[in-house]
Amino acid sequence: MKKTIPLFVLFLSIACFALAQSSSMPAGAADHIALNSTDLKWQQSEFPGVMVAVADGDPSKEGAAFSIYLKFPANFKFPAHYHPTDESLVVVKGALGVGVGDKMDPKSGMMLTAGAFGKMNKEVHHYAWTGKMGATIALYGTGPFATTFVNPADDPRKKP
Ligand SMILES: [Cu+2]
Repeated sequence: MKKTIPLFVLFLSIACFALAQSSSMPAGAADHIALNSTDLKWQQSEFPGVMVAVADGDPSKEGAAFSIYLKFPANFKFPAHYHPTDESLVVVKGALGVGVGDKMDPKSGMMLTAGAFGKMNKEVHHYAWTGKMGATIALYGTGPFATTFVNPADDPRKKP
């Protein structure tokens, strides 16, 4: 008589193997991050009036994932700009207006409220603004997170 392994034994061994895998400490467990909003270390960003808190990674590092928070004041305008990498964001608090194009035009943009998601593909010209609530967003992507303004004169980093 031919000996075969019953199917359920095979499934059982696969299940046990999977269980053993998940119960061992995976690499990177020591670097696990769990942050409450009160744990964030806010600092002035390179853009006057915009605060930044790095939650994970280093946004300036090429090819590395990063997660940051940005806090925009009320009635703020972030002129048309672009990034060398994709930018994804979730609005945490307040509301952030976003639009695509070479010039700020809130009428053709969209207001994203708390809980909303947005993604801007690399090199795509876009702009953002806030209303009276201001906005706090979580922004993540792969570095380097660099910003180039479509009109260099709009660059708030170059203003005195
Ligand atoms: Cu942007």
